[in-house]
Amino acid sequence: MSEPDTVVPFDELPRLPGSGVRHSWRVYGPGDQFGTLNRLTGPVVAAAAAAVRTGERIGLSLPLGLPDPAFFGRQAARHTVFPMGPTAWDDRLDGFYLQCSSQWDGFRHIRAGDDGFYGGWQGSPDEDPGPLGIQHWARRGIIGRGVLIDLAARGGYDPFSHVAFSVADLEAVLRSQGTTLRFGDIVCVRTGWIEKYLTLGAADRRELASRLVDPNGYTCAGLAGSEEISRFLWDGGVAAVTSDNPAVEAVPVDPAAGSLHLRLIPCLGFAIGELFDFAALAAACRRERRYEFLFTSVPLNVAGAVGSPANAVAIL
Ligand code: UVW
Repeated sequence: MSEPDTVVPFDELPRLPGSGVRHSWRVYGPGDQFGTLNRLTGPVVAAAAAAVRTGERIGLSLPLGLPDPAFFGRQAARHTVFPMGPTAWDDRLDGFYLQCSSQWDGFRHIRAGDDGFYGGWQGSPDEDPGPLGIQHWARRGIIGRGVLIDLAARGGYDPFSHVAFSVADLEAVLRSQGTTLRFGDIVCVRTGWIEKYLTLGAADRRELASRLVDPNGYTCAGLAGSEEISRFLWDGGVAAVTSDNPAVEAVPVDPAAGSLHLRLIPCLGFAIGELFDFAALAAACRRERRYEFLFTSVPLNVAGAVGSPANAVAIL
């Protein structure tokens, strides 16, 4: 359940002049760098710590070399280990695309056309590293109560097909899990996409990556791009949305519903995470019969970065 006193209702948010999509640019004040991550207040994070009961820790990030080949024309980083004097070793990554694996999309990833990036910033990401870079998120980390919404456990669909999950779908799964969302939650949506990907052989992975150069060149189950979904996430007090698929939303984008990337990143200021690995987490949640945990992630402190590896761990 959200804390209505701290959420401007979605239906009272103004619409951007260009896209007509509702935006939150006046909610957190001029120059805001955090968007819905502002919902991770001290009391919210302190309360989230109560979700830790057994201390079991589960990494939510894929190995950095997966997917292989990387999607959207990104390249795999090359890792070199080399001696550093007679008794020490060092290593480096070359050609490292920050969004090549489990990752966050920062506020510099998507702009709302002429309306600009989140908050209306009109600068150029390659010229000024200050505004909206991922370094701001790195200062605090992304830490709060995580809630798994295990759509894959309910099943009945192919995660590689275009299935657009509605609010009713999310609510049905939350109900069946006995989970109630609360203000400041970090939502983890398991569609089963990455688990199916990991069963593919090398040739099928190459074929998929050849289509995943185009953001709409493949089919994928995910959240609907609708205003209804963004209203649910905003009014529900959600602080961040992560998923195990390439784009959080169903692909290809349905023009009638709209783009969830547009609605969430530049317009509402949501942090969204993609290609997370929730398989082990889902097994632990089933075993423990609870779908809440402490979600921890610290993006890389890279000034001006557009995205970051997830570096995420769930603590049960
Ligand atoms: C692209 O970068 C094209 O998409 P995503 O935000 O899904 O990584």
